Amino acid sequence: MGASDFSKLPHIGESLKRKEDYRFLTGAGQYTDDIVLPNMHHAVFVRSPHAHANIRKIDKSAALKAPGVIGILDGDDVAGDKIAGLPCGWLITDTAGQPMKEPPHPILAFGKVRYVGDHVAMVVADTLENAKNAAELVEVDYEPLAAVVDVRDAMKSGAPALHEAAADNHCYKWAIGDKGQVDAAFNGAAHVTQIDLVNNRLAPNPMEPRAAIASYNRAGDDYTLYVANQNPHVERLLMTAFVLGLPEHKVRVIAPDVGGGFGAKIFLYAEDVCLTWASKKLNCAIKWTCDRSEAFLSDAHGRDHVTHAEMALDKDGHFLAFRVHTDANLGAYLSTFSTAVPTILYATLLAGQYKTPQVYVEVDAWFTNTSPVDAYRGAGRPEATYLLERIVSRCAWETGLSQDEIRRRNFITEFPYQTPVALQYDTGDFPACMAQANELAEMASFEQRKAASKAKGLLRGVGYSSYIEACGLAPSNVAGALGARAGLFECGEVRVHPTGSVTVFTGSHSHGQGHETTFAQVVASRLGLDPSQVDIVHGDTGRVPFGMGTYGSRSISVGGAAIMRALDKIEAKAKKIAAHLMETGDADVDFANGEFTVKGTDKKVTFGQVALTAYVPHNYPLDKLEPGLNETAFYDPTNFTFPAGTHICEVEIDPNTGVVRIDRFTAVDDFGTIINPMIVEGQVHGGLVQGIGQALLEHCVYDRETGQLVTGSFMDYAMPRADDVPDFRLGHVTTPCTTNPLGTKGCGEAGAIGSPPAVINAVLDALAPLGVKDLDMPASPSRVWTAIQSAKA
Ligand code: MCN
Repeated sequence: MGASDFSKLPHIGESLKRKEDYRFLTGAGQYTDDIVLPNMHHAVFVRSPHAHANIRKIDKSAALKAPGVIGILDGDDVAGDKIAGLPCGWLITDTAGQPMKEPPHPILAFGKVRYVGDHVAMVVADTLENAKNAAELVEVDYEPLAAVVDVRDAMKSGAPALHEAAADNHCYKWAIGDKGQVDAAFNGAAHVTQIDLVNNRLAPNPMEPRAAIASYNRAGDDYTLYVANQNPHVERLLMTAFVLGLPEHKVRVIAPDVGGGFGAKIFLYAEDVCLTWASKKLNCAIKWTCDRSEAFLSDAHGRDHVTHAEMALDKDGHFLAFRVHTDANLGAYLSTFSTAVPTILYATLLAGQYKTPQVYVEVDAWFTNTSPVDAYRGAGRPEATYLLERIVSRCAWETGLSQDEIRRRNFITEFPYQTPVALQYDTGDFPACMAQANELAEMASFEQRKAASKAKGLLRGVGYSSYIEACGLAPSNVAGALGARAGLFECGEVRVHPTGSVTVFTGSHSHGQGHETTFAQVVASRLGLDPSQVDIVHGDTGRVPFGMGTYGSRSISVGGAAIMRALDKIEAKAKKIAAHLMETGDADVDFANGEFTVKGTDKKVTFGQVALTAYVPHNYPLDKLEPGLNETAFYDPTNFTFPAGTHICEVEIDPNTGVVRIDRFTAVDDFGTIINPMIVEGQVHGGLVQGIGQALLEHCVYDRETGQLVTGSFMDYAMPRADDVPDFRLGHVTTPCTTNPLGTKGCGEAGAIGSPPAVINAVLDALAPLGVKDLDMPASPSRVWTAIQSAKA
């Protein structure tokens, strides 16, 4: 079935209420920490209080005697059992053709700790309280070393070195684009705009912290790991094949209800491996639930880029070339997909929505004594969008064009469009998004609102951001050539039951995105069923054939496409059964609205009749067709999907306090065909709030001298709350994706990608009359106030 026929099916575009909410709202969800297994013990991790230190000795004797303790494992035990370090899932080859440096990433520190929170030992006891008390008694003799937390310090010669394998803290230098052509274009430019900016480090903070329970079953010599994770098959593959050396089929990974992830639960973490390993060693089930302070230290963080960029323009404001240098902070170790974030997922987006003929991006990636940095909602695309959209607005201000005019002048308008940084956009309508956003934001009356603010002694500004991003990373062979060490397909199994209801097993994982509803809509629409007749199963390697999980807003466009493929097979087989029942040829059978009909006649059988016949094959072509109606498909996308849109933010600032209030925020997005508008709006709301959080409030700060995490709790890390954001004005433009059978483009990250530059551009627009030209995120009251005072001075 083609994307245009699909979009006309009955439940497509319907705002069905979420099926899963009954369970969540009535407290019937089951999260990892809710699960209690027989003979279950509790683990607590002893973590490094130092950013960088040698471990001289670990004395476990007192702790081992503490009540309830059944074992304490440390780096020596890991080495003794020959357990490998955590793998990095993406190999970057540097500009000299050499592989990136991959220092060991031990599951428990061996000889050295490299960030505050680094895991040193795991204490297992009968109760959580006993485990916590015993952990206090583990004596670690540290020799503190000088630490480095900022990339600008890490690159200095003589900086403290974290790893023997990277004495200069440098992981790789990577580049994309034609430097010669870019430099030549700069030589002929009428105007060059420059920018220096920092993309602030963020802590993901899903509502449910990470948690895991591992158990070992001696009878079958197999393991079960319950874990709050976004991709259980990938977790299992990495853990068994790369770290523990176990047969994959001997480990079942179950990610039950998961309360948000935002990327932080994609990765294989040391804690999950330690629990699985120890469950056999100590012969019991072991639970660990991260507490919030521990999460600040030990969850992979996001962003943390320092960038210098230059845009060359001709005399009419057309972009000629874009030149970028970024230093990316990878933290102390390479987390699972960390290396792809500042390269493949970032630099390839730097053409944005514009016809810029030449783009050259160079990235240096550095180790520092901080928590590992990896994918966080948007992963590379927010960093790209923030940079590009900040410099585009600055180009407008420097050339005297309006923020929307300079964008319109440079918009790509013909598709497919090959960018100079590898991606080929299939569809889009950027001017339409801009036009609708201007209308919804009531830009025609902006000057009146600005004057009204001025009359109250307040400053008003508007900021634009026209983003494009790439979702559903693809195809596997291209990603493999670029360094991916995993496939990027998805798997779906459709099991039609004899009574005509359906269970779908998907390799995608829902942890807030509403898949149980939207995937059911897709299947019900195709088969002519009510969505209540379709159940979605996900998050269990024991039930789902295979899967790559949920990240990169891939689930509907890749996971949904795999289900569509399985449905094609179901439909093809069901047609054969129907043809037999109606005594006609397969080619004469049509299927629509749950009914099989014979062309040109009034003969028909229902989907339910066919399902029953498949399992009660009395009148059935058993010589030609197997009984049953159960199909599996794997789908490997041929291209990314490219959601895009324009966001407009309007702020009012009190110059006496520096407080920024978002007065209105408009987002017009193109997500291709929309399955469930309500769920999509919810995704956009969540993304916008996260983006606004980054722009105005959130910032993970390490002390530059000691390497201590200064913002290690909600007391000092400001999360956005309801009164920090206005009612959003949302609009849609629809240009269906041409490379998947649903026509969908991902929506899960767009809000977090498009919004930060819109906010900061608005703040800078408001502050322009005072002479403020630059400001880094988060635009907190103190930063804004200080910028105003500095401009005055
Ligand atoms: N959808 C739709 N029509 C479209 C596109 C999507 O109806 N054209 C629906 C989908 O069917 C799905 C939802 O919108 O129910 C999101 O789909 P998609 O854009 O495919 O994104 P994923 O399901 O793959 O979710 C991943 C994405 C990412 S990468 C992050 S990070 C993120 C996000 O989703 N983390 C979240 N949204 C989150 N929402 C919650 N509540 N919690 C998180 O951790």
